[in-house]
Parts: sequence; C-alpha cells; structure tokens
Amino acid sequence: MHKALTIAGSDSGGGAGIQADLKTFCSLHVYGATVVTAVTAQNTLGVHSIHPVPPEIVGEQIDAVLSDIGANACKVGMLGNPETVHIVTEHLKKFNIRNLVVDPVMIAKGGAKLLNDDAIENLKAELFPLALIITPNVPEAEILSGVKISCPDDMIQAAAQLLKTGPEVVVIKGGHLDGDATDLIYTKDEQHYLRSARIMTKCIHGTGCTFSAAITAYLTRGMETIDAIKCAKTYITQAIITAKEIGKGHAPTNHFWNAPFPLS
Ligand code: PXL
Repeated sequence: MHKALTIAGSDSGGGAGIQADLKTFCSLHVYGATVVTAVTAQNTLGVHSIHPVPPEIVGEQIDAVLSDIGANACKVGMLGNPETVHIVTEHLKKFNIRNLVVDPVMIAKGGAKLLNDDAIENLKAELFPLALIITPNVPEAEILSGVKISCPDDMIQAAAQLLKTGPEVVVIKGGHLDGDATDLIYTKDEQHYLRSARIMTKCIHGTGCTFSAAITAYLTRGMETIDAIKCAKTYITQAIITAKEIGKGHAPTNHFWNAPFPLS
C-alpha cells in the first residue's frame, strides 16, 4: 500500500491546504493521512479567519499517524507559527522521514498571512535541513533567500542560497513571473527548467499545494525525485487547464482531471 501524510492547514473551500492534498493523493491512488495545523474559514474570494491548532495537538496527530500507519512520503504545507514549525520538525525527526516535501506556504492568494514573520528563520534553520525537496514560489523564494527574482536566471541565484539551508532539491515555481510558467529544479549536480505555456484562467486557487502534493504522491509510489517533480508539473498543468469555475473568486484546480468521467 502506498501511504502519504500531509501536515497542513484546512481550507473550508476545499481548493487548497489539506483538502487539495487529499484530493491529489486520491486521484493518484495513494492512501492519504492528515495532520491539521490550522483551521481556516475561507472560500474562493478569500480567507475570513485563521484558527491555529495548538502545537501539542499537531505533534500528537503526527505521532498517532506515523506510529501506526506510517508514510512512504510526507508533505508539509501551512505551519503558521514558530512553535508549530518546531513541534513538526521534532516529531518528523523521531520517525526519520526521508521523502519529505516542504512547501513553505506564507501568503494566500488574497493576501492573508499563513506564516508569521517570526517563524521564517525557524523554517529555514529547523525544517529545511530535513527536507528532500522544498517548493517555494517566487515571492517566498525571495524572502527566504534574500535574492530579488525578476527572471528565470535570478531563480538560479536564489536556489543556490536555499540549497545551503539543507534540502537536496530546490524547486522554485515561476508562475509569478511574466511570460511562460517556468519552474526551476536545482540540485548540487543538475538544473532543469520546466516550461509550460501560461494559462489565462482564474482557476488557480491551491496550485502550490496541489503541485507539492502531487510530488509527494509520486514519491510515495516510488518514483525518482526529478521524475516525480516533472510528473507533478504535468499534473498541475492539466488540473489548471481542465478546472471549472466554482464560487465567485479564484476557483480551485481540477484534481480529478485524470478520472474516467469529467468533473460536473
Ligand atoms: O495555497 C496556500 C495555502 C495553503 N494552505 C492553506 C491555504 C492556502 C491558501 O489559501 O488556505 C490552508
């Protein structure tokens, strides 16, 4: 059985966070377990409120899942505050999780803060050293690396800085830059640009969560790291292309684009 764990926030609208992760795991035929770090009240128009789960309860959820069910790969999304970053790091260390994908979620599409400023250093110093892959978008990579990114070449400089914090692979998602949606995969030995044409759509809620969840699902299924990232790029691109308008704002992507019958 292929088993994955996501440690992330809940999005009541069902398009990002834990809900996006579970849908992605299901659609890629991976069993999904969940550790909820925060409950958000939100819809496609924005985040109304955020309620952090007490850090010790986050730790207990990790213990409960990993001491019994286990996980071939694990993904971390929204953490919110330094105490939760710390607890998650300590508990993941205890279970020696190797396939760890960290999506350093900071700000929601509408501008709501999903990570306090005082947690940024903890994320870099504590959690990144455990990660196999980190997947910042351009604004996150700028904050984490201190490098201003205006073009794909700048992503190389930022990724080189981020690699020093400990992950084996840095993926910078280039969707915030103008032009094609070009992502960078950066390791100490190889670099690849993954290019895809920009899709003009409002259906982009939860794209980052879905991409990192797809990487996690492919790792869970035993795929090599770089192949898992490339397949996840195809997965998120198709999920955006086939998305349907749900709600009045930024609709979620179509996690089930690969299902035998269309979303209706
Ligand atoms: O897409 C980032 C993200 C992650 N996690 C949760 C979110 C969002 C964006 O809204 O709500 C819970």
